[in-house]
Amino acid sequence: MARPRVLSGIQPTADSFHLGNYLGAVRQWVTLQETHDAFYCVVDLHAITVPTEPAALRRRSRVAAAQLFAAGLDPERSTVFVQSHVREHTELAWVLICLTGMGEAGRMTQFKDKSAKFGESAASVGLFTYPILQAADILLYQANRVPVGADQKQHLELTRDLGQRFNHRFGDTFTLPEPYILKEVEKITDLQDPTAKMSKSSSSPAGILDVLEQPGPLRKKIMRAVTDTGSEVLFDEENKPGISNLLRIQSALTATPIPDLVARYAGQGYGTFKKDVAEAVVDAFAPIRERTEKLLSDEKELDRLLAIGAERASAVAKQTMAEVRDRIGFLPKH
Ligand code: AQP
Repeated sequence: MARPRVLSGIQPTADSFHLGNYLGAVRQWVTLQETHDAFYCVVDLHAITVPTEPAALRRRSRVAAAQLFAAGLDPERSTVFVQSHVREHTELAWVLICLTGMGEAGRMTQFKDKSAKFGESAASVGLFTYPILQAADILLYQANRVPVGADQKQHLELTRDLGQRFNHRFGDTFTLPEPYILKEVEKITDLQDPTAKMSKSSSSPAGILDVLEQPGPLRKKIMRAVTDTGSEVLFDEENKPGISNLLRIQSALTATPIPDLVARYAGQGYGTFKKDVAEAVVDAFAPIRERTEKLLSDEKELDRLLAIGAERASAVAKQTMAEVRDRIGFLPKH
C-alpha cells in the first residue's frame, strides 16, 4: 500500500528557526519521513507577504533549507524544495482565491494579528490571501496529513473547506488533509511573555531561542526567562505559564513525562531546573548549528539538493494542475 503523504512548509523570515518552529514542526517532519511520503517546502512566496529585502530573502531561504537538512531531513526520503521553484503554487492559489468568499477570508485571525503591526489598510493583499496560498500548497500535493502548530489550525480548516468546495463544484480532484498536531508542543511560548507564542517576527530577542544561536546566549536567555511567583516547579498553565512552558520544553527535549520532571525538581527551586532546561536546549541545537554551517559552506551542493526536490515536487504539482485546468474549463493549449 502507498504511504500516506505529508506536506508542510516553513517561512524563510529570519536568519534562524526558533525552538517553537523546531518542536512544533521541524522535529516532527523528521519523524514523519520514516512513515510517510514527505514533502516539505521553504515557503518564500509566503515570506513576501510582508516587506522583505531581496538579499535577505535569498540568504534566509538557503539558511532555512540548510537547517531542514541539518535537523535530519534526508533528501533521499523527503522532497525538500523552495516554493517559488514550483510555479503551480501561485496558479492554484489564484483558482482557489476565486472560490473564497471575502467574509470567509476576513475571518482568518492570523491576518488580524499580523496586520495589526502595519495597520489593516497598510497590510498587503498578499497577507490577506496568505491562507489561500497555503491551501494551494497543501492541495497541490494531495497531502493526507499536515503537521503544524496550533496557530495553523484555522488555515487547515479553510484548506479542507476549499478542497471540498472545488470537489463538489467541479468533481472529485483533491484529497482533504487532516491536521497533525502534537498537543504537548503545539504552542511553545515566548520566554519573556509566556502567554504569547514564540515567534520569529514578534518575539523580542530575549524571548526567542534560535536554533543557530551560540550556547552562551541560549543559556543566559533561559536563566533570565520570566518565571512565576512562588518557587515550586509545577505544571499550571494558568498560574505558572512561564514554568509550564519550560516544563513542556524540557519534557519534549528529554522525552521525560512532565509529572516525572515535577517530581524530580520538587523542593529544588527554579535555578537548578532552568540550568537543566538550558543544557537540554544547547544539546539539541549544537549539532544542528554545526551541520547547518557545514551545509551553508557549499552553496552549490545545497542548491543542487533543492533542484532535485523542486523537480520531484513539480512532477506531482503539474499532474494536479493539469486536472484542475481541465475541470475548471480552461481551454487546452495546442
Ligand atoms: N511557538 C510555536 N510553537 C509551536 N509551533 C510553532 N510554529 C511556529 N511558532 C510556533 C510552527 O512552525 C511552523 C513554521 O512556521 P512559519 O515559518 O510558517 O511561521 P509562523 O507560524 O508564522 O511562525 P513565526 O515564528 O511566528 O514566524 P513569522 O514571525 O515569520 O510569522 C508552523 O507549522 C508553525 O505552526
